[in-house]
Amino acid sequence: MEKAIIDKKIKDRVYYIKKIVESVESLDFYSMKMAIKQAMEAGVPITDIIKQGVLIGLKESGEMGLILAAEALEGELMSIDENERRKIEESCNYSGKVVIGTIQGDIHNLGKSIMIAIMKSYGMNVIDLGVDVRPERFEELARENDVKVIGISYLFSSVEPAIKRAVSLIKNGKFANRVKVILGGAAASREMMHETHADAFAEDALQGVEIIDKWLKS
Ligand code: B12
Repeated sequence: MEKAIIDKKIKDRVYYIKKIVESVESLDFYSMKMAIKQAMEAGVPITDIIKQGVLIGLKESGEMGLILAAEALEGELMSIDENERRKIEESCNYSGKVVIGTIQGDIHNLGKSIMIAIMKSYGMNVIDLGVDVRPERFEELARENDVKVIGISYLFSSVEPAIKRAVSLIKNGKFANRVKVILGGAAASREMMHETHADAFAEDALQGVEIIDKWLKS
């Protein structure tokens, strides 16, 4: 490729990423959506949009930024057409699917949406069970052949009994050896991971996606 074209591409990329960081920092939802859309159209990889743009901006904008960014990202990522998504998935070497849901009794879903957006940007094949998911439903999905990872999200500590039940059903089930369980969401903790015998817990979505990346490649 000609040097001038490469230079322009790099310049555009820096420009779009900077716009994303600024819009997230200033909590400007409309600009956030526009900047993410433009960056995607310019071919900036979604992982870079999230890691170098959104997550950097979030350092300044706190809780409200998180909520807006989750909405903006979800909206834009949903607009990627199925063929394009399939191409990303095919170009990655992942074997197996990830199932994720927020446990029964809990309806928080913004963090889960960010987690899903990042997993999809990595090319992972993700099934979203939504919120308020019965423990038995996670176990039902664990029985499906190609499911390799189950992610359980929760922010509300009162739902811990349901978390324990879900992990116990999966871990005592027939397919315990094939399926790994990861806990996430603001209430997830190392203690709960040990108590429930989940395989991992993650403090944030990036840590979570790195753990799942290793599992899906092994
Ligand atoms: C927004 C919000 C709501 C919204 C939710 C909107 C929505 N669509 O999600 C609404 C208003 C509906 C709501 C309702 C309630 N809420 Co609320 N809510 C919050 C708030 C302000 C932000 C939560 C959030 O979205 N954070 C941003 C996301 C991005 O963070 P996150 O979920 O942790 O996700 C990150 C990681 O954890 C990770 N992640 C998330 N999921 C997963 C899963 C896996 C597998 C992995 C690996 C990673 C991962 O990815 C994300 C990015 O890194 C928090 C306060 C706070 N400071 O956190 C309270 C909070 C969570 N809510 C709380 C409560 C009590 C409630 C209510 C009970 C209030 C009420 N009395 O009605 C109800 C809950 C009803 C229910 N049954 O669930 C408490 C929970 C306390 C506790 N520990 O038990 C909090 C902490 C507020 C407080 N300080 O009291 N809430």
